[in-house]
Amino acid sequence: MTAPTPPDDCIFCKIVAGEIPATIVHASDDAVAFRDLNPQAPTHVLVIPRSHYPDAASLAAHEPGALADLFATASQVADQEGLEGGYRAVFNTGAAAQQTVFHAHLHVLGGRELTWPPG
Ligand code: D5M
Repeated sequence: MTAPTPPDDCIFCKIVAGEIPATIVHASDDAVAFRDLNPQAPTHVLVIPRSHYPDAASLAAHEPGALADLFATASQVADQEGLEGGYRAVFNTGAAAQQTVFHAHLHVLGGRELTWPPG
């Protein structure tokens, strides 16, 4: 399945292409993981597919295997970051859920006691 054509201004596509800087902590053929610019926890990493899909639902519909890869990458990142006590992996999907960047991304948060429910 071919990924949809990304908009020209997709900042995460630009990170994948190396056109804008990011602190990359893990990269594979299918996914890239980099530190969030506005961290909400001592570890806050975004795991994204190299292909452009606007959100997790769209990725799941077209490339469910790629979605599973993101969670596997999140687990590797958590090991790398020493998050033995646990971590949170979350997709904000849609504007009402505070999604602001419309290239699917899995937030990986840890390194502090996380509360529930999130706000
Ligand atoms: O999360 C989008 C996240 O993306 C938000 O936590 C800030 C982060 N962000 C935005 N631009 C960048 C760059 N250039 N590098 C790293 N992190 C970035 P959302 O779920 O869409 O609200």
